[in-house]
Parts: sequence; structure tokens; C-alpha cells
Amino acid sequence: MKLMKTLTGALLATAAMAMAAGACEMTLKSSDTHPDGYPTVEAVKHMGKLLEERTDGRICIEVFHSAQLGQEKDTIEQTKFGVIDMNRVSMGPFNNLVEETKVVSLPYVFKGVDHMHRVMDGPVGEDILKAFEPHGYVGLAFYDGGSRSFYNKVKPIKSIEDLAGMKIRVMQSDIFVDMMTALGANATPLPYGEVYSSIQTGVIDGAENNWPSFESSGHFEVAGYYTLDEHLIVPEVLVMSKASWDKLSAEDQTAVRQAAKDSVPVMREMWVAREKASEEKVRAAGVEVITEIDKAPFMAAMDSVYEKHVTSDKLKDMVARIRATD
Ligand code: GTR
Repeated sequence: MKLMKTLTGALLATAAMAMAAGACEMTLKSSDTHPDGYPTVEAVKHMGKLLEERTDGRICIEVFHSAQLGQEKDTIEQTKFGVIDMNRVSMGPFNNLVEETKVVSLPYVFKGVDHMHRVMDGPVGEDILKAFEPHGYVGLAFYDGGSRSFYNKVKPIKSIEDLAGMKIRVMQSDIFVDMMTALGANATPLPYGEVYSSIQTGVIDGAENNWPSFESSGHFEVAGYYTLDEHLIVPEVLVMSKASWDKLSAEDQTAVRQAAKDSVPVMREMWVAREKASEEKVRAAGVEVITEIDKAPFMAAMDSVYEKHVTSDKLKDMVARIRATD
């Protein structure tokens, strides 16, 4: 009897799911490297809810979290060809494809997270969103990625000198490789999903990221020192495949854009809460957090990165506009 009830329940649940799925004329597949519950994943789910409501259930979004569709660099490729409809990634892995994304991936380009918000919500952000289009993507919205700092398994990093010769994983972009070289360390560009085991086995000494990523990836379990030098504030971006976009009516395109935009404040709220929760969890696990750090020498060391990467008038102008934003 109990088994019958369970089976009937399961069948009903399956039927309900099929009906719900059947109501969607179109389900946009969206990729994210982070696990379920992470603010970026939840933000795109929220966007999906809005879109479903506003299109009377015609357009839905399914978020494939936890890198189910692959590591960021590969999913970016697949998004271009419309195999994946939407993708939430860091701007870093886009640097070598869409040069405008470089300006917001430069070390210490923003004065802080509030400054980053003002820039991304303003005309520079608008220009960057538009810059995706000739490359096969439609820029929909920017999300928060906090500030990134170094963590490692060897020792507390208290100055640039401590970084000398250390093997540090970076995202796959030339800017970050040059940033590490400028700091006297050895950059190891790797996909995110390989970082945990690479630290564990000693292939690398450490990596760099924000509180929520440091925590949710479990990297804090293998890297016991976290230095809050905050060298990068790289916003996240939500893009849509231009191939998928072109299949939508103009009206539906507007609905997609608006739903993405409306998910931003919700994401920002979730981000702040998650940063706090992640910090608490990491500290409770006994990670040594180095907060007393003089950032001035780190900033000064970045001149060579700017000289090498900010060469065109277009990028120079964008950096100047970022700096001029109050
Ligand atoms: C995270 C970011 C991811 C990914 C990751 C990385 O902060 O949210 O999109 O880029 O960093 O370091 O690869």
C-alpha cells in the first residue's frame, strides 16, 4: 500500500512536471559553473520566473549549474553556435574574444564594488554589453563577482615578496597571466573545475577568487591562507547566443532583456548575503585570513599590465572614462 502511494505520488509528480514543461514553447538552456544556490545561478532562475510570467508561460529558462555543460571557456564557444542559449560567466574568459571586456578585468581598475556598479550601470557598461554582438553574443546584464584575492596552501602572503615564485592558478586570459608575472609569481591558467585537485596534489600552490567562490568550490579546504589584497573586481556577465536571440520576435527579445535587467538588483542582494555567509564558513573552518595588507605596492606593480593591454585608443578612452566615473 505504501509502495502504491509512493508510486502514484511519483507518477503524479512526473505528470505535473511534464505539463509544466509542455507549457513552455521554448526553453532556453543556460550554463553556469557554480553550484545550485549560488547567487548567479539563483539570479538566472529568477530571471526565468519573470520571463515565464511575462510571456504567459511561453518562454522558460533551464539553468544547468555546476558546470554540467562544461567549463567556461568551452561553454562560451558552444554559446556562440547556439548549442547553449544563455551563459553566465566571468568577463575574464571573454578577454581574448571581446577586447572591451579587458578594461573591467584590469587589476585595481575599480575603486571598489560601488564604483564598479556605477560604471557597469552607466554608459561604459552599456558600451561593453553592445560589444558582444559582433562576436555572436548578446550582452544581457552584469552580475556581481565581488573582489578577488589570493589564497594558497603554503604560507600567509603579506607582501609581494611572499608571492615570488609561487604557482598561482588564474582564469584563462592573458591579462591575468601578465598580472602574476608582474607580481613575480608563476601563473598557471586552468579551468575552474581543475583548481581543487591541482592545489591538493601540489600542481599549484594556490589561486585567487572572491569569498563565495573560495567557499562553494571547497578550495578553502585545501588552501588555508587567504590574503585580502583585492587585486581584481571582475564583473560577471550574462550573455545570450546571437543565434538563439535571432529566433525570438522583437517583442520577446525585449521581454528577455527586461527580465535579465530586473534580475540584477535581486542578484546584488543575494550576493551580499552570500559573501557574508561564505566568509563566516571559511573563517569557522580555521582558514587564516590576512587583512593587514598594504595594497600600494601591488597597485604600483600593475603599470606593465596596463602598458601591455591598454594599447588602442578605444581601450585607453574606456579606462579613462572608468577612472572619471565618480
Ligand atoms: C568565479 C566566477 C566564475 C569563474 C571563476 C574562476 O568568481 O564567478 O564565473 O570565472 O571565478 O575563477 O574561473
